[in-house]
Amino acid sequence: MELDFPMVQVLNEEGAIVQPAYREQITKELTMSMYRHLIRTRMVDRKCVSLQRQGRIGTYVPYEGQEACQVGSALALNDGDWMFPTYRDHGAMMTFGRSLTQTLLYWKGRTEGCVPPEGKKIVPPSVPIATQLPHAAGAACAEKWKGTKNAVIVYFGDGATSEGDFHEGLNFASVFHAPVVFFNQNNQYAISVPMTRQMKTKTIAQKALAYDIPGLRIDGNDVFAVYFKTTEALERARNGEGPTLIEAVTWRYGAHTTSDDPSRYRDQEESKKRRETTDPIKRVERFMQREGWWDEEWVNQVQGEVNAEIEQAVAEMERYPKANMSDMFDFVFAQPTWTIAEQKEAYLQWKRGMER
Ligand SMILES: Cc1ncc(C[n+]2csc(CCOP(=O)(O)OP(=O)(O)O)c2C)c(N)n1
Ligand SMILES: [Mg+2]
Repeated sequence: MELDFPMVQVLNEEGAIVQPAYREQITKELTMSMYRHLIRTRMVDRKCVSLQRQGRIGTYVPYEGQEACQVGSALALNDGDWMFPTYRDHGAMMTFGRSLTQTLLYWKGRTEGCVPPEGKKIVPPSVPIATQLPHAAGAACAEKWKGTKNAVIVYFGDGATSEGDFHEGLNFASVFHAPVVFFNQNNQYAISVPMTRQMKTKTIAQKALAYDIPGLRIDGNDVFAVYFKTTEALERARNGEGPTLIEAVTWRYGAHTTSDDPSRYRDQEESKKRRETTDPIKRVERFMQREGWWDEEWVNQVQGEVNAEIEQAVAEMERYPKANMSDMFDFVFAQPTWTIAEQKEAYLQWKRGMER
């Protein structure tokens, strides 16, 4: 079965282009723009882990190692498209246009971090696994029925494919020919459960067969493969050819969240080895060096700019006025249920008692 879904690569580990068909489109300008996004997302991710360790934000979900998946796919979107992310996809959200300050507010536990940025249809990250897939299929149908050319991308992990919502989302999108790209980041673990214990299939791409839609397996550490294949899938969607399932094979270097200790369930040498061989950023660096596009001064300048952006966003996040505790009751439903109204009343009574 695996042979039916060979892994597509455009840029190999050594930084050489292995699909000449894309050669012309891979300009210096495109490469430098991608590289800037890649290092920005990595620097932000590392900063967030450090902020969490200092107690300045809450639990954090790192994505280091998955930058090519997130940057390549987000850059393939048009401004009018929808993005349905998970808790791990803040790199994709930032690349598509969500500010760094908003990202930090999200991790500070603020409702303001969930508001879609002006003009961009980025819905709040889904923490319940796979619930966003039927939502994405629905949004795609709405765009289709309105007659627009807007498409939808929805992100989810390998573990999410064991959920009913994965199957409901794909089936619905297939039946209604919805313009949606199901973008799977197969980092090969669902917390401590390896893919081999999660499913009997060898690939995730092959699950597309059950819905009679195209399934594609790509190297998720190859930003060009991700960018071009996602662009093609979005084009199909816009042209009324229906959904695509993309499996981007990748690896998270760090912990599942800042509350997790991966040394309890996997050999840490594996991540170390992968950093040296398949790292998505090093691969682009090797390519730029081969092309003679590598410019140390420019890289230092970009890092300096990102550092300044990070420092400014952290300061803004920390200057934010204190959260109103009753937000947690007010923003669940448009009209509160009686249980939530009761809980809010109990909280307010407790608060009055504390103030006395
Ligand atoms: C419906 C639901 N069940 C269980 C959980 C607990 N949980 C949080 S993350 C996770 C693993 C998800 O793995 P995967 O889909 O591979 O995504 P990854 O975290 O690797 O990006 C689980 C089971 C949850 N958030 N939602
Ligand atoms: Mg996973």
